[in-house]
Amino acid sequence: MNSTRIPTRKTSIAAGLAATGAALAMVATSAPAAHAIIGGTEVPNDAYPFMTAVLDKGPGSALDRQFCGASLVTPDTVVTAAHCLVDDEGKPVKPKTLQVAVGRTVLSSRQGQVRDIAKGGVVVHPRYLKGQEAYDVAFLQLKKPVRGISPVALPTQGTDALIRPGQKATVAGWGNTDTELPHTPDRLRQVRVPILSHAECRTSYEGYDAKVNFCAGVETKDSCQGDSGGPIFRKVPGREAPILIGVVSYGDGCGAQGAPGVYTSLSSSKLWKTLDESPSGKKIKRAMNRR
Ligand code: 4AZ
Repeated sequence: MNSTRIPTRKTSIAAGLAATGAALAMVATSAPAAHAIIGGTEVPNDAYPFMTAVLDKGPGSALDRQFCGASLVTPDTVVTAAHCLVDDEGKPVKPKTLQVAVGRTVLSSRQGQVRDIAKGGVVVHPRYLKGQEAYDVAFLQLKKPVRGISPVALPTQGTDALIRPGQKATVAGWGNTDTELPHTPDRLRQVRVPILSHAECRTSYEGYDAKVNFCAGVETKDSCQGDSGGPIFRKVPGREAPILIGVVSYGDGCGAQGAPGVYTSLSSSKLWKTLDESPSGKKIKRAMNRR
């Protein structure tokens, strides 16, 4: 299947994309350069306070350290993709190697609040297996809660009302904006994408699990490398705050016809039920139910 799901550190992606770019240059292709997250627009400051950047801890600008997106779901918990937080052997990375910036819009700025990760605070879904796509969700427990930033709301477990085909959702991230070249923006971008049926999604991806995933996107409107772990959310009539329906997981390329983006579904009751299968997962679930 070739679902592009490189551990999304900027270096490896840039290298891969640069190679692709070189190959394309050699055959002198002139495909129109798509723009945005893919096909999206810039996000104004503070539009999505729950938006979180996952960073390699170290010196230098967050612009060079960001490798995945995430969302604040309690004052001291963020949700992201499992594939963002495992090494080549499938083991969770050490909390000390990571940092998050919560409530930031421009990566190179000092917006929002930066936090370290608690000891034992990298919690990968117990059913996530490296090399497979399902259960691509993980949590980071922050060393100290953020102050005055509202977490995003989650869907009621077991309801698929928010992921009915044809409905539109917003996906946001600092991922690649171009289908040909590596171009990672400093300012957060967003794009509106239609949700697809499980049947449509199954025809695109072998191993697609309708119990824990959904698909969204059209040709030219998609998430891409670097957007992984970030939010896809909906605003519903009569409610001001958005609801986080999923996490950016994988796809075959970006913005290509017949290859929509795949998202881990946060309304999946199976996803939450099976989180219990590890002690750390159980803790996360309890923390979530207390909020
Ligand atoms: C990635 O590798 C990735 N088009 C994320 C989203 C999509 C493809 C790849 C969806 O981070």
